[in-house]
Amino acid sequence: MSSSVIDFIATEARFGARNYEPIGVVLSRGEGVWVWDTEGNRYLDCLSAYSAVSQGHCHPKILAAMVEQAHRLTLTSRAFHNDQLALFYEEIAALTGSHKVLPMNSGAEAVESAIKSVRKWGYEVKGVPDGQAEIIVCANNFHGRTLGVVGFSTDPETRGHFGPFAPGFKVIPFGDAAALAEAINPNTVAFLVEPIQGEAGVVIPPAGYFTEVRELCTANNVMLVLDEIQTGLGRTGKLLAEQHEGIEADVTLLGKALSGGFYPVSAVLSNNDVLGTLRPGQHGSTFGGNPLACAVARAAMRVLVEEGMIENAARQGAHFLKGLKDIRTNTIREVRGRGLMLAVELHPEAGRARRYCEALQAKGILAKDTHEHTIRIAPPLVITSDQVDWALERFAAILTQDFS
Ligand code: IF1
Repeated sequence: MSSSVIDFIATEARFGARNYEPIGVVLSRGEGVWVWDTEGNRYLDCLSAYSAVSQGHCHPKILAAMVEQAHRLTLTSRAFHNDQLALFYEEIAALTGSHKVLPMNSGAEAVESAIKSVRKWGYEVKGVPDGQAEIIVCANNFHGRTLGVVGFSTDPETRGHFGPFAPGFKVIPFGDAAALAEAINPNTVAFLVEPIQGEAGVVIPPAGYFTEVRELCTANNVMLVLDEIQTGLGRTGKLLAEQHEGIEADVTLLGKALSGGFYPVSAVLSNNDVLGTLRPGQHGSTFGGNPLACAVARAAMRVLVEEGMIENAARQGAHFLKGLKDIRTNTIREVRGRGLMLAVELHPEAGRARRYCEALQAKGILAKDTHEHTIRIAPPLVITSDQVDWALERFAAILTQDFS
């Protein structure tokens, strides 16, 4: 390791809040599926910034849109109109089939905005008595880091010592429609859920679960809010993960890849009157809907479709999944995935996933462990078949070793 690498890491450790424990690599450049460290070593990025860089690092068309817009106008606030917001609305609505859009910045802000909106809808449209609205969420959820959101997390690391928290949330098991039926009461305004639980380790619910969820929500006038911040925009091989289930959410949350990783852009989408309850002055954001964000998001959505990235995610995801399943080794307990949202769960006796990620780094692959024993794999959606084979060779080499 050169002294400059040690310096970056040590300086971060000295001044930064220690809320992360990064793998020991300092990145300075990216292009497509590849990133380079400060010493010029190249790695295949199998995390894509937690699925935000789906379009590949520094996509030239998104870059051009960002630079062009940055020269013209970056921020107006919503006190005035700008000439990008309407086009962003039109294009995201056409892409997703939504009627109303609320632009925000981070994913957690989109979640918070959805919570505020469905509560308001509950009081003003459904007729729930003031202050009584309930939202049902799932155990092992991950929806972000804000206080409102961590308050209904079930992970002690995520919520511990951050309370007191806001009331009004009920937790049920993920993938259990009977539990949802049981939990709904007249004050239930929404069910907030991830189509596939990401942080929990890429947990795919049983087939038919979301069909039942959709029916229960419709029958009880409960808004189905799908957090597609990680699963959306092609990650699972469809534009939205809900399409695998043949259902439509009432409210859809997008973030991450909505900007291709250039800028924080998120959105709440609804196909009913949920967002219609917000009146001037009741919600907002200095940066939400700014012209730079809108120009970047428009380009990010355009290249996703025009360059066939969604179909590629389905094709290469199936290829990657099969290749991982074909690796014969006692270290693997289960391989899971849909599209390019994949995970390898190790046997607890095989050692910590972190060790395998460090060994993968030495072979030119960056992947991230989650929950001690799971390696998450989520490359940019532009990955080619040859690059998947290149990665599989290295995964096979590492996963057949023992790091216990
Ligand atoms: C961190 C995981 C990924 C998300 C879903 C909302 C948000 C996220 C479904 C909030 C964010 C991130 C944030 C990152 C780790 C991470 C993550 F490991 F926690 F599960 F992606 F896999 N809904 N996910 O996955 O979006 O406010 O961050 O823009 O360290 O917190 P945000």
